[in-house]
Amino acid sequence: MPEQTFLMIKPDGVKRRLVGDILIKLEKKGLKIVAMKMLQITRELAEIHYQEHRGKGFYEELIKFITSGPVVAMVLEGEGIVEIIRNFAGKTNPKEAGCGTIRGDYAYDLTQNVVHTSDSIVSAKREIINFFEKAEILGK
Ligand SMILES: Nc1nc2c(ncn2[C@@H]2O[C@H](COP(=O)(O)OP(=O)(O)OP(=O)(O)O)[C@@H](O)[C@H]2O)c(=O)[nH]1
Ligand SMILES: [Mg+2]
Repeated sequence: MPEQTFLMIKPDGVKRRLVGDILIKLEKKGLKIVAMKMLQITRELAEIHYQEHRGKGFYEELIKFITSGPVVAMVLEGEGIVEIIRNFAGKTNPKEAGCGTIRGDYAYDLTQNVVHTSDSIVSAKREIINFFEKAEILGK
């Protein structure tokens, strides 16, 4: 099974019409998207997705934000893709994210940081299952 990761354009990215720019960057780098859809995250799905952050001070703000509007969720595939996409997003805090990264170029606020990316191969597997049916993942 080739390595896969989960990338989501958060509600701020969709509202700000950044979907196209982000897709262009992914495609120009030659990365392979094997699943993609737009959806509105429910409170239930948000709690599953961000279960590791339950109880933290910023948890409620995070859940409120991620359910505040449509997101674009996708699966990318390729050797080393988890780390490649993590670097593509940039550091969690956009103020520390490097130029050329999504958060470095498009974000300033810690909550509204445009994209979510899986932080490991294990997280990626869990997150992909939370968002996609097996049949929705193409590209074989
Ligand atoms: N207000 C606040 N928000 C935080 C803090 N730490 C993380 N967050 C938010 O919670 C999200 C999830 O945190 P992490 O999983 O640790 O960071 P990340 O993996 O870079 O971000 P995601 O790709 O969204 O999961 C981040 O994207 C931030 O928006 C914090 O200390 N304060
Ligand atoms: Mg995370």
